Amino acid sequence: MIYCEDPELQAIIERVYKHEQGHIFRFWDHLDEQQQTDLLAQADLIDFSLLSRLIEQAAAGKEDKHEGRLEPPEVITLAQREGNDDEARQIGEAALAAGDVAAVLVAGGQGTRLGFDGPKGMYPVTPVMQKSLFQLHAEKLLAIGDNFGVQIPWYIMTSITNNKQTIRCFQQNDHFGYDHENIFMFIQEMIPAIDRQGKMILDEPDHIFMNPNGHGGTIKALSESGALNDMKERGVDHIFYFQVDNVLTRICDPIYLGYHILGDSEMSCKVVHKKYPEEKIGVLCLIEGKLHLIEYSDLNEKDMFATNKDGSMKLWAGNIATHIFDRKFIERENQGGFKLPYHLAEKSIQHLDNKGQKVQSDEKNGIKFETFVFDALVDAKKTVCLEIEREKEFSPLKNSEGENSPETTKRDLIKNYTRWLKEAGYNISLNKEGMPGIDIEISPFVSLAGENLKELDLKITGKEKSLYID
Ligand code: UD2
Repeated sequence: MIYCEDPELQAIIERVYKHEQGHIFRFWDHLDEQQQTDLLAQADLIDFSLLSRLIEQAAAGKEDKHEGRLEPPEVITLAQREGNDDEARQIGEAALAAGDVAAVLVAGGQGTRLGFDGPKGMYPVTPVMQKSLFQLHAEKLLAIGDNFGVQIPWYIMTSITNNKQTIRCFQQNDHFGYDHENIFMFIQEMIPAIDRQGKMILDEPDHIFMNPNGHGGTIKALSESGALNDMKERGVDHIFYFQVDNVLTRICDPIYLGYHILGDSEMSCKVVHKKYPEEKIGVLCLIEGKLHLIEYSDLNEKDMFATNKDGSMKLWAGNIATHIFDRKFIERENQGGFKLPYHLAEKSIQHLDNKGQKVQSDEKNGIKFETFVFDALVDAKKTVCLEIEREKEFSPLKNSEGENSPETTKRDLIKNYTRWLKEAGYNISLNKEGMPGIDIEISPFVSLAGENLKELDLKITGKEKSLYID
């Protein structure tokens, strides 16, 4: 064991050894004083009893307790919505106008699959103006607030890996028009990963590899950062929660808010029909009468491919990760400490060899731990699942190419803007792929879902090289 004169630092060292993680000090003699202090400061933040539990969980392996017991959930389907949306909209609009609604954006992920060097929210996505995801979300929020004479308080979760860049991006862009006192950024916790032997991993001689604790960390971080209290002081009752990557999100959708309120729901979900059984989205289902969300990576083949008598997909309700929470529900979820379960993911993690050289192989040498916000569903007394049309509301940016890539998000934005214009009576010719052949973009300040366009009486000649309507 290594020794320090300072008793407080020595206590940290002893705690590390007690939990059989003393290998993190293997380069100790080569570290300068500052590096030694940094390593101890990082070790001091680790919850070792949680880590021990997770190491045991990893050793026990994945167990599927639910195989074959998953039933389709109750969903307000598109057919059932016909004729009822208006009532829901009015209720949602009243909540927005009364200032009862806040927005929470989760943007703490690492966006590894996209291969973009920076927070995913900074990725340029709009077809003509190349607005970033952050700008697009900000403008939608401002525009919907304007409709009801309010500025919706906006809470943004980042992680230590992208917090500084996110703050700088908002500052440099004058908060995209938002009053900065209505934006509240907060940071989620990090958690160490382990190798196959249950040991923490050094990615630098003085640094333990850690990853953000999953978006389930929102529940804890909202409370610990003071964001929940801030919401309470502002009189917020309902929290609209969305992911950074969906370019079509209807942020603070009044209809959705209305169904949530009408259903007396504590946590609500929007769902789409899964395109095919292996699609990488979580599925909503009932287990012993309780609503659960099973992540695609945890869904076994039997349930994934299960069909109804007519051959249709049994577990069809795919999660688009757009939720509404009641503030009081999040408060209750925090009572008695954070209780969401951790999920394990095998990953390739950069580590150091015995000489301190960095090694990155394709081999999945480590296990990351993450919590999922939707695991809170089982604690909600009432829930609402609302079916939506994928083409109108769901197109996430996940990958650098292929499905859910910059190419598909741009295509889906253009398709939407074109549909709005056509529905407003404008003559836009389409090619064989159903595309207009030019880039089209409509500012959220003009229209959020196709409204207001007819009244504008635009002159569209068909000869434009691109079209931006603002
Ligand atoms: C998520 C859902 C999946 C499906 C899909 C729809 C999970 C685990 N799965 O899949 O069921 O609904 O989205 O698009 O959510 N994030 C954080 N902190 C973290 C981890 C993630 O803030 O520690 C944020 C991240 O910035 C992003 C969102 O959560 O906004 C989703 O993360 P993801 O892209 O890793 O989730 P994905 O695509 O596996």
